[in-house]
Amino acid sequence: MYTVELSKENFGDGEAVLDAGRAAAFEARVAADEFIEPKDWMPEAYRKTLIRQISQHAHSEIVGMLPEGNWLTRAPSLRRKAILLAKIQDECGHGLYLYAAAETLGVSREEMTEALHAGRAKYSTIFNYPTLSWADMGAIGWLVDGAAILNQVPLQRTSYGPYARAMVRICKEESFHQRQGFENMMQLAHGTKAQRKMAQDALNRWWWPSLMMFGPPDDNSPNSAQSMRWRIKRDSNDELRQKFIDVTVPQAEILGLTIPDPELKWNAERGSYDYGKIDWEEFYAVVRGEGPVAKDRLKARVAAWEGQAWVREAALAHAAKQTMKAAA
Ligand code: BYC
Repeated sequence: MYTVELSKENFGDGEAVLDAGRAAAFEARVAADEFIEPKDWMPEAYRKTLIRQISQHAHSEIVGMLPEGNWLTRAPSLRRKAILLAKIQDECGHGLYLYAAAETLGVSREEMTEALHAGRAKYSTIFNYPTLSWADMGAIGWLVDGAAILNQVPLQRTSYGPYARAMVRICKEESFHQRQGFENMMQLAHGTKAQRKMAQDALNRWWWPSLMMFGPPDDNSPNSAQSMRWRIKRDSNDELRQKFIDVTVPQAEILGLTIPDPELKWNAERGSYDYGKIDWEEFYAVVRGEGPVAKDRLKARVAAWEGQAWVREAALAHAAKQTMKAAA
């Protein structure tokens, strides 16, 4: 069994027997849908998988603030600006809950940040595309947050307790994000001819990258099988992608916009939409860091981290002073 082999690598022979027992108990708890908590024994590969996924998720939230931040000073009204500000602040909060959840697995925030900046850690491909018009703020909320909700609602029942609990609040906020995006698109789609054109153009550019957010197809998804066995993931990439298409197509119809896929067609037998071929070459290129604005995104994050080092230093100095005061 995978977990037994894993434990033999990490412990001596005597320990292996004990460890096999722990692994069996761990798997039984996961199978019974119990949460695994930070102080519980867990296989090393489970811990590493969680660090990989949670830190990538946290990085996505933090890098995900950049495309929207680009439009803060150009929001068309005070109301839109306040909504966008609130959304971006939520995303910052999501990143923080997620970094904190990952830290319970024995990795530090600094280590995770360093891995992102060195290009060793990933973040969602979607954030490597530029935001060219105000309608992109609508399309991101509607499509990107819409995709995120479908991916993240099952994570409220993921097997690792701190991750699952962080996801509860995140999902509530993502729901507001999706609604404000749809409402923004609705206003543009029912606005002037130019606004309608802008909304359609945003849909044309964000549709396919949104489908890629769910990850590679199931038959080419190296982590899915194990992550699903450990109940970290509850649904496969293709299942979630199909769900997203099925809920989003009727929404596009309400908006009166056309999804840029000539092969999109209702399949009555499957009770789902058939859809055209996703450009997986593009997906893998973006994963490799070759996305249209990938270099700018990383540069912005590194500049923020280095440029604001003084804030971290000041906060630490203040905390040290407070501790000294309390001790005296
Ligand atoms: N982008 O075996 P697979 C947000 C990687 S934030 C980049 O299927 P897994 C929001 C994958 O990591 C949205 N990389 O992997 C924020 C793996 O490489 P590694 C982020 C991707 O882990 C602000 C390899 O491809 N959401 O919502 O089972 C504003 C093979 O993939 C992508 C989350 O992070 C991608 N799209 O499944 C608005 C949710 N897809 O790590 C919105 C939590 C795959 O082996 N994460 N890869 O080197 C997950 O659910 C899973 O990590 C994924 C991937 C479904 C994304």
